[in-house]
Amino acid sequence: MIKTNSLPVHGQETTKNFVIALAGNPNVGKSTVFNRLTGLNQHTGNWPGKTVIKAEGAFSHRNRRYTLVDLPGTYSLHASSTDEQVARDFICFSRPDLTLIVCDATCLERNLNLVLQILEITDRVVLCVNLLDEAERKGIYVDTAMLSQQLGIPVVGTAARSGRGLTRLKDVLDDMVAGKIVTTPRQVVYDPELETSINELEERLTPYLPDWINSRWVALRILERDYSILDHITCTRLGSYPRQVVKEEVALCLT
Ligand SMILES: Nc1nc2c(ncn2[C@@H]2O[C@H](COP(=O)(O)OP(=O)(O)OP(=O)(O)O)[C@@H](O)[C@H]2O)c(=O)[nH]1
Ligand SMILES: [Mg+2]
Repeated sequence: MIKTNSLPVHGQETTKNFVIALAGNPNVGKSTVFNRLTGLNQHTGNWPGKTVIKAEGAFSHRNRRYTLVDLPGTYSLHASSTDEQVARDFICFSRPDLTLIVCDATCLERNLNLVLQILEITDRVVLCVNLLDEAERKGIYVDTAMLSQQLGIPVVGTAARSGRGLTRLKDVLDDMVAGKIVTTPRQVVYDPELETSINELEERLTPYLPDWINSRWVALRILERDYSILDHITCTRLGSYPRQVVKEEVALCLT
C-alpha cells in the first residue's frame, strides 16, 4: 500500500497552496473541468489541441487553497511532441501535490493508456471520468467503483459541462491532500526479460537519483533510449551525479 506521504494530517490547518496538475487526452473536457473549478474562462471548444500551453487558476475548498494547472491534451507521455513534453515534465519534475486525470467516459480504453503511464510516474492521482452524459446517451455505463478498485486510485464520474459530480470531485481531491485516501496504483508488468533489465537498471540508477523521483520510471525511459530524462535531472540540478557516470552505468546494463 502506498500512502500519500508528506501531506498534512486530516484536520490540520495549513496555509500551503496545493498544486494539482490537470492531465488527459485531447478534447475530453479538461478545460471545462478547469473552468468549473476555478471560475476562470479558459478557452474550450470541440476540436482537439486547443490548450497548447499550461494555464493556471486557483480555487479554495474546505479551508485549503489549490492551484490548478491545465496541461495540454496528450495521448501519451513519451515526450515526442512539445505537448507531451510539457505535460510529462510538469507531472514529473514540477512535483505537483496531485495529478487529476480527466478521461472520456465514451471511449475509456483509449484514455487508459495515458492513465497507466501517469501511474508509472506518481501514486498521487485522481481519475475524473467525464462526459458521463454523453456516455449515457450512447447507452454506455461506467462502473467507477470497479474502475477505482482495478486502478487503485479514486475515480469520480462527472459531466463537467453541466457541473454534475464536481463537488464530489473537489471533496475527493481534498481527501487526497488530507492524506485520508490511500492509493495502490496498478503497475504495468512487462515480460520477464524486460522486468529483469528494469530491476537491474533501477538498482544501478537509484544512488544517483533524487529520492522523490520514481526510479522504475526513469529506468523504463532509459531502456527506451530516452536520455532526455537524465539531462533534465542534471540541468535542473535536482540530481547530484555527473551525467557521464550514469551513462556508463546504463551502458553496462545494456550490454
Ligand atoms: N456533453 C458534454 N460535453 C462536454 C463535457 N465536458 C466538456 N464538454 C465539451 O467538450 C468539448 C471539449 O472540451 P474542452 O474542455 O475544451 O476539452 P479539453 O480536454 O480541454 O481539450 P484540449 O485542450 O484540446 O485537450 C467542449 O465543447 C465542451 O463543452 C461534458 O461533461 N459533457
Ligand atoms: Mg483544453
